[in-house]
Amino acid sequence: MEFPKPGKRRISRRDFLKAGLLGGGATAVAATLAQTSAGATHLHASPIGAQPTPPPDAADDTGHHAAGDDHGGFGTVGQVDPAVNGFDPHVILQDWDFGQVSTLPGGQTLREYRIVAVDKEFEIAPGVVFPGWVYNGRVPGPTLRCVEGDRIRIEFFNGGSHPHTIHFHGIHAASMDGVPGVGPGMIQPGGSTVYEFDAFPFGCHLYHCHATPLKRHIHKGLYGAFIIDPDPARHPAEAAQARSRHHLSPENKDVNEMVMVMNAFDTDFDGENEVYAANTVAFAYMNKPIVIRRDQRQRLYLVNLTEFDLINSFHLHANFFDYYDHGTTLTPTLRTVDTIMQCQAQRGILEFDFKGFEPGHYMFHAHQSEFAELGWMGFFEVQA
Ligand SMILES: [Cu+2]
Repeated sequence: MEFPKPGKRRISRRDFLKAGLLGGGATAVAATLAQTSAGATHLHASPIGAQPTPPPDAADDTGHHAAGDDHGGFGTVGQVDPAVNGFDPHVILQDWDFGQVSTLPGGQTLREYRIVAVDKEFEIAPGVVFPGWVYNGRVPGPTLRCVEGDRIRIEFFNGGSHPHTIHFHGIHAASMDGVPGVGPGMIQPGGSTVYEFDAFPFGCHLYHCHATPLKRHIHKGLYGAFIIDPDPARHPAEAAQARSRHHLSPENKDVNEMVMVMNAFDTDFDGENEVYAANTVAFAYMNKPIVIRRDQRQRLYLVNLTEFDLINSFHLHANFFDYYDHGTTLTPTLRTVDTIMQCQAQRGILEFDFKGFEPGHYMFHAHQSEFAELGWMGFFEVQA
């Protein structure tokens, strides 16, 4: 194996693969990065050129072990501390932001959100710190959730060092589109604006900064999921499925819902990603699998915000799922598939369960194998 010399700054994604940074083996490249990255504190470094060393037995209080220990060499050595980042991929899975709710004079529900963009460094893999731009201190930004027909009001403040916007995927007026040169356009550092519109259509959507250069503003971390629940009263023919999707209905409580935003990070700004993940932290769901109940219906809101690569994908092991493209229908647009691909901004809803399966660890990952090996891989821990 070839390793970069200590102190060398430019490291390609191939170097990450060759050195096994994310493969649970030797961490020479990570050591190199750690020498140049402030705040890199979680690295278990090996000497340059050393044989791979077994990862430490990192059993946590729930009995989970570091993935490299139990699962054949994938995963990271060490773990990213959510307390240091200020956000936790496991919390993000189900951290819905319903806004501040009130009722307008005409009876319409108003949901008010406040979103602040700031510059922030965060760890995307042990020892790998990314200088990002974030909404409300986290990547992905808050998962905004509402109901079809609600009035949405977002007060946006730019506390960052560059001009930013929020562009929502949904139906709204041109002036509310959050693009340069239209309506309020680019919001300068220290500036603010209000985006307001009615939530249509129901589905699994997203928002992101649309300042230029667009690819830079997206890959730095300014994006999030935007979920509009269907209003069952508007869909009498499919009311049961609409109620299942509506967060205030009893039927919705029977379903275990999660959101995963597929993303990636270009750590050396060469226009290629070095680290891949769902919800930002490489191998977060390998190192600590997502515990689900075997008999419970699972609903996964999946959004792709990967920059630089043309597509990303999700593959579920040992099982199949139904898929609702964009989440804008109440009947599946694909049935009984185990892999789905999405271009950037494409998204959809996966539904599945593990009824009748033996309990255990069931893998999911991008089926671009390179993405999987660079961090976009995890486990459901299916419990009876
Ligand atoms: Cu921006």
